[in-house]
Amino acid sequence: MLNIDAIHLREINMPLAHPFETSFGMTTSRRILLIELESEGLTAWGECVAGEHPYFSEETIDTAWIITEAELGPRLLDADVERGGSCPKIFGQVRGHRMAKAALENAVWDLEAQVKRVSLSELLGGTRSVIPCGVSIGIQPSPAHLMDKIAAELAAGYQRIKLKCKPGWDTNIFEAVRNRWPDITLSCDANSVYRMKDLEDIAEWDRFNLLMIEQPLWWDDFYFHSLLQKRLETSVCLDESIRNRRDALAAIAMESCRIINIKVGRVGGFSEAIGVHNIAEERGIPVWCGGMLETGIGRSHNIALSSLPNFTLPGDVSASSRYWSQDIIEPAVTVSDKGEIAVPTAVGRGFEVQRDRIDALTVRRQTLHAKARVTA
Ligand code: OSB
Ligand code: MG
Repeated sequence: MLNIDAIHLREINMPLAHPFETSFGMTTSRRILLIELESEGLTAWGECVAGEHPYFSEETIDTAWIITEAELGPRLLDADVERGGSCPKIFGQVRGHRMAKAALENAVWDLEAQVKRVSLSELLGGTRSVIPCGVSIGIQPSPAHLMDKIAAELAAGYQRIKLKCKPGWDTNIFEAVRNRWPDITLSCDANSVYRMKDLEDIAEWDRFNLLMIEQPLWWDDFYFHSLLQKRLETSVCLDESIRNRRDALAAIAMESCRIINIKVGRVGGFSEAIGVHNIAEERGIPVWCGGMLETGIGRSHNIALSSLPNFTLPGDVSASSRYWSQDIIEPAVTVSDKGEIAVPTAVGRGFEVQRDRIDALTVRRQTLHAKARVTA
């Protein structure tokens, strides 16, 4: 039994080292909800990946805060928590709010790993000692800026370049990049900006030999993606559309995609992420771990998840320094010149949380306490 004594919610504000632009907007600074669990002298952490605005999904940091405080936190404190995998049932009555649920559930897995004295990777069923890394490069002020960024990331060793795209920053950009780098592993991510009227234009991209086209159409769609996938040589990858195992089953059965991006926050926590991973693996669909501009806490959890066997494609899990001038963990996440991150073997998440640094960044906090336990 994991006796959780208190749940601390914190909002930290962290400026990004570089602005990040997608088809849904520009992010220059992040407001992040961190969860800290206290349990019999141990502390465990979770990070909520919801953004400031409901542009990627319906959730925001503010909805996550409210639902954690009013619903999820009290349920967790009242429940008999055996392990991280107990959380989906504990939260089951609450619909949606998957990023809020994931922050708590992942913290419980972090705690369970510490109690069992194993690494988080081992607890999740990881088998890799290193994970292959790619980068997601935002829309840039000019093609020249983009070329410089790509050159720098390739020089650093990253194994796959993903370009954020949107109408006006797509065919022309892929053309320019392929002219300079005909053979690199290249993909793109549209974050749901295209519509069926764009189908012929998207079909033209087959000539760029992209590893995948990520979430080209509506954020909640399977059917139109299946029509698009039938028209393409290139694999479609779904991100936003995949909320759970059933979505993965539906998308695979309908041939809406040939690759799945797993984001642990988007699917509601490690239990569901492992479930999606297993469903994809059994059906020959490769997966990779998406990123949400996480701090080192969420990043350490993504590294552990990426060590599962079917994470065969390079993920968007990259070095701390690409995001932050100073991360909130020690050591910072680094990537080797082969474009790999070593999976920690130490007990728990394998990175120390820098509480002083977090305190300095905190703008809001709230503590939920467990009721006094009756001990038999
Ligand atoms: O679609 O993968 C996405 C960031 C915010 C919201 C959505 C996405 C992203 C990224 C960031 O691509 C990847 C990273 O963390 O490096
Ligand atoms: Mg994406």
